[in-house]
Amino acid sequence: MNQVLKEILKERGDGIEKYLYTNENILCEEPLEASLKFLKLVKARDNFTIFAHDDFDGVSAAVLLSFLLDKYNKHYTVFFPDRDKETYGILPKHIDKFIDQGIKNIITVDNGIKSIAGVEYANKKGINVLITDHHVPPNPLPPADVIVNPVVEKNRTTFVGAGVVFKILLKDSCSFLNNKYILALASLATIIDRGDLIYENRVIVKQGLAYIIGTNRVLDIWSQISGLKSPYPSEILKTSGVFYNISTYILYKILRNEISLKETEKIFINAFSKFKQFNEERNKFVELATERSRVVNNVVVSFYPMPNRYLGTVASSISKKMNMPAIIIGKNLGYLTGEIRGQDSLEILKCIKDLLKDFGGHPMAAGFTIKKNYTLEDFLKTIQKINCPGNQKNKSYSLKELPIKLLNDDFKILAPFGEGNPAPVFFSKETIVKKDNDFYIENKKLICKTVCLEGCFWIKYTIDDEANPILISIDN
Ligand SMILES: [Mn+2]
Repeated sequence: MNQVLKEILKERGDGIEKYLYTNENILCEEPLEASLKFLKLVKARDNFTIFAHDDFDGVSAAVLLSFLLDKYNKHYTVFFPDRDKETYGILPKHIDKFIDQGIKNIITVDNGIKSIAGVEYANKKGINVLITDHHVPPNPLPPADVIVNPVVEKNRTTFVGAGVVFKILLKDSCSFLNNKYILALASLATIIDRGDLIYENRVIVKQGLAYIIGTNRVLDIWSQISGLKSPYPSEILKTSGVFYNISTYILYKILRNEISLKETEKIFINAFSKFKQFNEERNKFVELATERSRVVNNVVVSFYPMPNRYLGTVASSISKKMNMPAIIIGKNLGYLTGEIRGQDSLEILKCIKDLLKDFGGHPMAAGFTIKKNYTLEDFLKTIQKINCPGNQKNKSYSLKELPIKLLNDDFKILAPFGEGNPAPVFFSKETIVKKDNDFYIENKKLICKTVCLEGCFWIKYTIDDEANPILISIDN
């Protein structure tokens, strides 16, 4: 294996080569340890509610779990709290409602690990709680009957919520892989919930994407309406907002193919027009929040009151634009609440935890509530003082170090690129710049046909999932 490729692999994680040249069958190996107990409990009991998070990951996780409950003919309902009106996780009021409905067991998907009070209340009322989640756990853990969480098990792939349920299905039976739709759904959720695309997540995404475009009717409509052109993670992320605008219940039915194609089309067209509206609103908030933003200690911080559902996506846009972690703070139910996106999100919140009433999330995305006695000024001062984990920069390689074969061929095995597995960035000094707008390689030199004049330039470029070079900048 080429030395540069080896270096890149080492930077991204120990032993990831194992997951490069493989197919989805490898996902049946190395189950999450707690999944065996989880399956035993599910088979022994009945009358469940799936308590999901109302985002794409949570809905996908709920759909995946329903395949398991259907297989064993269990009775179940699905419940999504409203993220604009309720806090995250299980609350005692939910439990009271479930008791009225005769529900005996709650299975959380993509949430629950932080619901200590909710789980304690459920226990007191004789309701069993089974937790599946991927968010960072508190210490001590909630007193649930079983907890399936890759972070609790340590040294595991950082699966997203749907990835955790997917692994449980595979522990039950590897034949769930025969339903390519299940793999495709786990793949989309992993991309959209920004799972790191290394280790098993990489296999889920790579193999799942291979089935997505053109093979699933619903996703086909999605691509037609949203303008999704290529099945790359970055493209999928751009259009995933369509799903924010379909009520979770409808989305659940669509994903289960319980709605006709015609109806689906109508719902999607409607959702897409709302998505456009959402995007326009979002862009407006991005602009306003950027205007008010300050860079403090290598973190962008901005206060701009906006509906809750925009905070994360606005933080994400600003983080990408500024290439550093971004915090957006708004107001909710009398509290200053915020979202952070970017490298080391959770680590940064841990550094300021004395100011926070509550916080949680994962390394690339997290949310928080500021205690009532602290102001924005206090918040900024604290961020200023902390020793924030630095932004990880891509290592740069000169073209001289890269045999042409590597560029054209070997790098393909690193794809698909995305969160946690970015496309490598290269520099070239020995570049002849010609006309048009394309790259090609001649006599072992990268030729960029971009500018009219001929000459030597610093060319910064990256590659796409098919190992085609993409120009980032040209400087002389
Ligand atoms: Mn999630």
